[in-house]
Amino acid sequence: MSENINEEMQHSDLKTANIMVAGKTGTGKSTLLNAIFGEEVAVTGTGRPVTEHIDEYRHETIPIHIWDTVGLELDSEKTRQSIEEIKRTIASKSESGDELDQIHAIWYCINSGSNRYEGAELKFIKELYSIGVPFTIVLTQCYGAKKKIAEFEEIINKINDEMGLDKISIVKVLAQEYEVEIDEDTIAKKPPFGLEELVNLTMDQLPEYVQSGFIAAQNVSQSLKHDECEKLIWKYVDRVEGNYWSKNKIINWDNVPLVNILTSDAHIKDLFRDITKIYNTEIEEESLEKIMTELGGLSPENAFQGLLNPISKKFDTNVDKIFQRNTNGEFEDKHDKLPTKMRVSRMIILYGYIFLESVEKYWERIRVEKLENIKTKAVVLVDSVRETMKEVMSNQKRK
Ligand SMILES: Nc1nc2c(ncn2[C@@H]2O[C@H](COP(=O)(O)OP(=O)(O)OP(=O)(O)O)[C@@H](O)[C@H]2O)c(=O)[nH]1
Ligand SMILES: [Mg+2]
Repeated sequence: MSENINEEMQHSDLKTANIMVAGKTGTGKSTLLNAIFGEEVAVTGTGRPVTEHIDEYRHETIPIHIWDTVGLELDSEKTRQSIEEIKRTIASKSESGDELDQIHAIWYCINSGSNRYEGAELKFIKELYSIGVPFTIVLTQCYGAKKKIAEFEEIINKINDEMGLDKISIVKVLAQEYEVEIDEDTIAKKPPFGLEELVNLTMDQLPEYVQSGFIAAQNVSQSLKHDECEKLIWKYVDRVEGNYWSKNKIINWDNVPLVNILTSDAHIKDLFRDITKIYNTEIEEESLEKIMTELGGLSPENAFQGLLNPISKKFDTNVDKIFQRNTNGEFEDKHDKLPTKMRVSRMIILYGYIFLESVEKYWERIRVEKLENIKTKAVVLVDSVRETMKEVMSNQKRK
């Protein structure tokens, strides 16, 4: 086996997306970052002042790196210095020539209720925008009257146009639930909105090589995570099936049955690790082993058996059940192209989808119940795998 294959076969390390957030004090930058990436990044991450006007946030395992700029409410001399520092930071990164080290997107926050878009801020926006990094205006704290906010948005568009800027995207966001007291006994709650729109818009602006990292780091769009994991499952299928490799004329794993069976465990483990990364879920080797045993060894519906025993129909039936649960046109097409003799590919699908569903259940639970303890979390994950397995094998439809 060439080194090339070894490298390609390793599970992926997600590339870190670099986002700069700017805006006046109190506009809601930190609140926005917490809502999108979770408190561990923006608050307890190893934030350290890069310069007087920029705080840097990152996290050991979450592939996002944030520059939070401060000090824009100050007098114009301070603002000018701040602009210079921000420009220097961005420029030094582009000069490094390392694509991964560039600022990939800028979110500029404006309080929707401020109704002010003037003065030093305009100059600042113009300069930041002209650097050429994808730039989005985020109208924050949108709990006020819709009509007023829309009017403000129009004013911003008009002024940008007058400044000669191309159309800058504006996203209206309420990052955190907002409570309004209607009368003494009644409190109305306005739920958060707009976060997913901002995430989706940014996804379209980011270079492809950091998109997976960004998907993993953000916590507002589960559908982005789900789709990314499906892509991963199919990437692993392509590897064993040969599509992926045939382009490079390397190897078709499913043509080498013994090698396949011996290596399928490793493929599946790598796939599981990749899926957990997209869901920001750390998994210890021990829990992974438990899950593999759960899936492969203990169950009377043992899929490995199906793999090793060519006359067993159980295995194929189980894969078909998975496809019945995921009634999305795209899989069905792909599924049809996967003949039953492609046993390793089918096993990857079976295990991949069971694991993906399990991680999704797990993710919901740890979010709702705010579970933090790593041991408790591991138990929850193993339980979800067991539960999903049971459901699949008894052919219950997905809720
Ligand atoms: N309910 C609600 N409150 C918000 C929202 N965004 C900001 N706030 C409130 O506005 C205040 C300022 O928000 P921050 O996120 O700290 O603002 P910031 O831009 O980080 O401010 P600096 O760090 O000083 O530059 C806080 O009290 C937040 O609770 C929101 O979406 N919903
Ligand atoms: Mg802040």
